Amino acid sequence: MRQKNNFAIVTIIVLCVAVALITFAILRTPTPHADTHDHVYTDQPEHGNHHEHELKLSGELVNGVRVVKIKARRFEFGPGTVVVKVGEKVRLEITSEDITHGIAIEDFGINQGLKPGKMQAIIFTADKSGNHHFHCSVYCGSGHDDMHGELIVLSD
Ligand SMILES: [Cu+2]
Repeated sequence: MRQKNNFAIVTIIVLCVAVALITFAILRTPTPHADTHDHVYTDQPEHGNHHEHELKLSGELVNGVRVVKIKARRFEFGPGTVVVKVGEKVRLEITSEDITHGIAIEDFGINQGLKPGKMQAIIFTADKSGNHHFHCSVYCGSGHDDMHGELIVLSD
């Protein structure tokens, strides 16, 4: 009888472990479902061919001038990508939300300090097509080197 009882107990334990494993496996299956959602998100930019076709011109045209509002803060420009058309007159209206920053767009000979809370307008003609890097030109702390962006000048 003892041995039979032991056998029964062992069987119950084995069954419990099996049930636990199956439950664990079932609980884990939602992860692929969550992945499916992720795929939906990651697929969308691919369908839209993000890099080629989704470049919307930044800001708006005001009396023929492309006005783009930009916020500067530790440690980013928002938006970090500014898109304009070649030949356009551009007015960047940049406001620092925290401390003093700067913006340097070397390809256009621009280097301007940005005082906190004050809007600084930078006016230039986007006469060079292509991608032009810009960055913060006033040291603003540990993330200063990461504070940069891109001015994309689309050719016709
Ligand atoms: Cu900065």
